[in-house]
Amino acid sequence: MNAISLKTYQHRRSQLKRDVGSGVLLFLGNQEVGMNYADNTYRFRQDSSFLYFFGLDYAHLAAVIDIDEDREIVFGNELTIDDIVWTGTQPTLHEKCEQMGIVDSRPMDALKTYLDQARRKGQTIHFLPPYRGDHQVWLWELLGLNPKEQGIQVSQRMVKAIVRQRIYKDAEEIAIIEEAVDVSTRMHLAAYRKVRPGIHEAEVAAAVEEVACKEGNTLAFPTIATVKGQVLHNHGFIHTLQEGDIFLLDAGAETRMHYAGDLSSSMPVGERFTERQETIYNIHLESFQAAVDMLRPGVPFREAHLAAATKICEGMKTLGLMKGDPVEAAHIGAYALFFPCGLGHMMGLDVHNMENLGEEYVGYNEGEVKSTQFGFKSLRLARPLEPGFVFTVEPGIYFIPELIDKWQSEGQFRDFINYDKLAPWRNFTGLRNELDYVITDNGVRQLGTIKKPMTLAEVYAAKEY
Ligand SMILES: [Mn+2]
Repeated sequence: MNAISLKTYQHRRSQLKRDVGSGVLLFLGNQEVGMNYADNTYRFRQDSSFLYFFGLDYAHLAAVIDIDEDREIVFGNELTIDDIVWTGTQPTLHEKCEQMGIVDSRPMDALKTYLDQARRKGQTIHFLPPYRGDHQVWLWELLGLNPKEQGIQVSQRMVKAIVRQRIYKDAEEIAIIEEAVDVSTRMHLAAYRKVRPGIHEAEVAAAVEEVACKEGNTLAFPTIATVKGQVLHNHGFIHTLQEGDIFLLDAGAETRMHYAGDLSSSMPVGERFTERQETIYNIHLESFQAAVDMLRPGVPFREAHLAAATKICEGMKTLGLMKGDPVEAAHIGAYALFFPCGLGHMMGLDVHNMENLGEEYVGYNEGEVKSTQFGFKSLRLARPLEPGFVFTVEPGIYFIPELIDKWQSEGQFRDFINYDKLAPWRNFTGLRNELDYVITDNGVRQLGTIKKPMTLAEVYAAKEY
C-alpha cells in the first residue's frame, strides 16, 4: 500500500503557513455521528483537509496552526477506560501526534482558551466552511458565531490557500489514487460478469461492493447500479434486470488512505445492445473521445465539455432528434436536454474534490462566474487544466421524459430540437462511461493499470453471458 511520507505532511503545513501569512488556522476534525441513535454511528470519515495536513484518522480531534507564533497544536482527549472497554486502545494523543511531526498536543478543553487568547491579542482566526451540524455548533461554542454568521466569516484566504495546494497531486498522491482507480475498475469488471436478465439491481451492487470491501477499502460514494440510468443519482436498487435494458453502474472505491476512484460503465443486460442502443452508445463514445482529445495543460475544461456536447448534438442531428448547427446548439445550451450534467469533476481525497470548500474556488478561476443556466450550472470544473490536476471525464446521454415534457411545453430551443421525433425515444433511459485522468507536463494520462471496457467489442467481451 502506498502512503504519504511524514516529510510531505510537514511540507504541506509549512507551505500553508507561508501562503496564508498570518493569523491562526483552525481545523475541526470530524466526530462520530449517530445514524439513528447516538451509539449507532455512520462509518467514521475524517475531514479531508484535516487528513491532508495532519494525517490523523481519528474522531474528536481539532488542530491549530498559529502562523504568528509558529506553532502547530493538536487538541484531543485521551481515551477513558470506558472507551477502551468498548472500542479498544489507541496510541496516546502525544504518540499519534509525534508520528505526524507535531510535538505540541493538548486536551480539547484548552482549545477555546487558546482561541480566546489569540483573539485578545488581535489575531485573526481562520476557519473553513462547516458542512456538518456538529461543526456549526462547535464553531458557535468556540467563536461565538451562530450558524447564520459562519458562512460570511469563513476565511477565504484559508480556503484559497488550501485549494491551491490540494488541487495539484504529487507523485505520492497519484500512486494512491491509481490504487483506488484499479480497485474501482475491478468493481466494474465484476458487474460486467454479473449483469444478466432476471437478477436484481441489488445483487449487482453487492457483487461490485464486495470487491472494494473484501480488500479493506470502502466506497467513495453510494453506488449507482440501475436500469434507470436517466435518473442521475439513482440509489434505490429496486428493479429486476430484463433483456433489452441498459444497465448503468457508477461506483468507486476509497482506499485506506481515503483517496477516491470514480468510474461509470454502461452495458446491455442481455448479450448485446439493440441496434438503437448501439447507435446511442457509439455517439456517446465519440463525445467521450472528443473530450479526451482536448485534455492538456492550458485548455479550459469547459472547452472539453463543449466538445463532448457538440458531438452529442451532431449525433442527435443524424438521428433527426436535433437540427441546426451542432456547435451553436452546444454553446447556447440546447445539448442539456440529453446531457444535463457536467463533463467531470476534480477527484482526490473527496470524490468531488474539495466541494465542501466551495465549487467556485476549485473548478473555476478567480473572477470567473459560474453560469446559472440549466446544464452549464452543473459544470463543476471549467478552469484551464494544469499539470497535477486529477479529474473525471463522464459524458452521458439521457432521455428524461419529465425534462422533455417541460422543455417542449416551454418551447425551449425549438430551433434545435425536433420534439415531434422524440416520442419513440422517451423510454430509452440513459448511459454513460466515466474514466479518471491526470494532466501531465505536456498532455494527459488515464489513471489505472487495468483496462475498463469502453468499445462495444470490449463491453461484449467483458460480459460472461
Ligand atoms: Mn463522477
